[in-house]
Amino acid sequence: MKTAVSEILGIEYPIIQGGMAWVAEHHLAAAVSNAGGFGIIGAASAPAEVVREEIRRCKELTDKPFGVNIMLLNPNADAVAKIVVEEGVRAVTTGAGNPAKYVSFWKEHGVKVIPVVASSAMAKMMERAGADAVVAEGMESGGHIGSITTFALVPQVVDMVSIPVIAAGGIADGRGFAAALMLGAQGVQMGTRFVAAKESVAHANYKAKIIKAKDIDSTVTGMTTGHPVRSIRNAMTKEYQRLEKEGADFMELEKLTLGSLRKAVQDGDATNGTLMAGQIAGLVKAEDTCYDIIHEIMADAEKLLQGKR
Ligand code: TUI
Repeated sequence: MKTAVSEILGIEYPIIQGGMAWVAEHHLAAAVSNAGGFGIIGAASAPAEVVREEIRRCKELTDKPFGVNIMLLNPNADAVAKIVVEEGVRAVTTGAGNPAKYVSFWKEHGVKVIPVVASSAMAKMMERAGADAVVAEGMESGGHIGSITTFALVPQVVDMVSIPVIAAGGIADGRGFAAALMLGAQGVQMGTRFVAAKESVAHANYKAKIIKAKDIDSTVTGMTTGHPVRSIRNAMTKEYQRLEKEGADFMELEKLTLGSLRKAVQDGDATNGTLMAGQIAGLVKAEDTCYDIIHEIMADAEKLLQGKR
């Protein structure tokens, strides 16, 4: 399926993998790209040289284009911004901030720039800064979120900018893909479904939590700190929210989540770890390969878009 997004990224199907911290490493990114989507290495808070190594390993596993996600709260973001250029990465997505200061540098070196935004104002700002496309990410998403739902955000961003829009948040199957196109998006980004993919290095306990989750099983912590994060409800989120209600300060809350995502992804600590996942986790029923995920979505979406049920 050709859209402006598949053209920009040089891929077969306009399905992009989210840049999930700890999970989006070279195996997952290469598997998504080899399946015809766009795999992404999540730089998260890794040192820049670790990101370079991840990029090189990904190149060993695929000759297809892939990208890097730069989380802008990362103190190493400046160094990672240079490495993506040095390594000739096809595209950068950014999260949790405004990447304007890097955009012209990346563009001069032929790196496509796709900021993740959570509002139409931010989308407009990114278009003016020279972005090639934007990901409009609704608050159904896992991880760090804005406050608008995907269904309300995507058409408003589409009307606000003339660059292509990629929908994210609450999408995990062909119905979600088709609906995103109906809202005016030209591609989708998915996180939660890929956390549970066969090629994902997330611990079996984390994948099991996603696969068992129902629609109401995620919750948002950090509403009081300005960094709201959606994850699957567990002992950690309950304690976090209890402290928030008591008016705990940022440093006290931080203690609870320090290293907690790594605990979930690598140690499989489903009790005290942060099991970042979107509201669509209830729709994820099995640990499928990236190939099966992408091909099932495209087959179902194509039927739906032709008016067949
Ligand atoms: O970035 C994400 N999702 C993430 S980042 C992350 S690591 C983290 N962990 C704990 C606390 C904070 C971060 C886990 N999940 N998604 C993309 C996204 N970006 N969602 C919302 C935004 C965003 C928010 C504010 C984008 C721009 C923005 O602009 C603020 C500004 O600087 O004006």
